[in-house]
This record gives sequence, structure tokens and C-alpha cells, in this order.
Amino acid sequence: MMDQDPVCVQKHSGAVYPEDGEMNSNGTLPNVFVYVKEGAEKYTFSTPSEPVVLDQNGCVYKPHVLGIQVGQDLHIISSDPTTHNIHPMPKNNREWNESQGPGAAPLEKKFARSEIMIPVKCNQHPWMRAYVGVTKNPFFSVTGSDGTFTIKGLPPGDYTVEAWTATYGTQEQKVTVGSKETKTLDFAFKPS
Ligand SMILES: [Cu+2]
Repeated sequence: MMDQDPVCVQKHSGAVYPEDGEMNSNGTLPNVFVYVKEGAEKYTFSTPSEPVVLDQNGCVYKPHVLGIQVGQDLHIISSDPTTHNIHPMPKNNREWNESQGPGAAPLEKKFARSEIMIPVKCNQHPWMRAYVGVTKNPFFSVTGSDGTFTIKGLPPGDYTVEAWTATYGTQEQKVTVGSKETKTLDFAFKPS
């Protein structure tokens, strides 16, 4: 229900559904955050210079789930002619909320500590929700409309990989990868 802000309604031609708990037509899940939870601590990784972009479009966060490295720039932009108030709700990072009016410059933020996951809400539009996974390593991925994820470039070794969902909990699996080896991990979630 976006009726409280007609500007939000105008961007959509039909009903808008919550993305939490959403399922792809083939039974797989989008918006699963899959990341290397353990095993990469002995390595150090440079912070990517490319920012991660979080857009507000039609009073919906795009993307709904995103990953970012510690210290990497997050650019929050708005494609809407209405005012948003972005409000991340971390447990392990500094909490803030800031308004962003129509045509305002991007907000440039970063997170100082790793955290899985930081919910983001909008203080103007209570249905808006995003989740940010902040990691110390670059080994993360978010499943899309085909339900798959790819994590590339892992050095040979033993790892714990966790799959996080907003509504079906989390699961983890151990995996050992050798040099130039490709492994497949399958995670299955049941609606509670
Ligand atoms: Cu908003």
C-alpha cells in the first residue's frame, strides 16, 4: 500500500509486492546473500575503488539485497520526485538517518565494520526495505531471478559459506576448493 505518497504509486502500473520471501517461478529464491563466512581471514583485500550504488526508484530500493566491503563507498541515489529518509539499522556499525529530497546529491557512506546483514528502512515510506551485507573479503554474491550465485577467485583452502535470507533463516556449508577447481553448493530452504 503506497497510497500515502501518490508519487510512489505513479511509478508502478500494477500491484507492488514485498520482496522478502519472494520466490522465483522455478521455485528458487532471489535475494539470497551468499558469502564466505570463514576461511579467508588470513588474507587481506584491498578496498574496491568502485562504489556500490543503492537506488530508490518507485519508492523501492534497488537492489533489495546488496553486498559491500568494509570501507567501500556506498552511493545512495534517488530516482524519485519525493523525499526519502534513509535509515540503516546496524548492530555493529554507526546508525544514522538522513533525508534526501528530489534531485539531491547522492549520499556517500561507508561501513567501518563487517556486519551480516544491516536492514535499511525509509522513515517516510514504511514498506521500503533493503539489506546490506558488509564483508571483509570480496567473496559474496546475491542470487537473482535464476536462484544461482557465483563466487570467483577463492584461493585454495577450506571455507564456510553462509546463505542468508530475510525470511527463511540462514544456512552454512563447508567447502574445500583446490587450485583452479570449481565447486557447486546447493542450499535448500523451506518456508516456515
Ligand atoms: Cu522513502
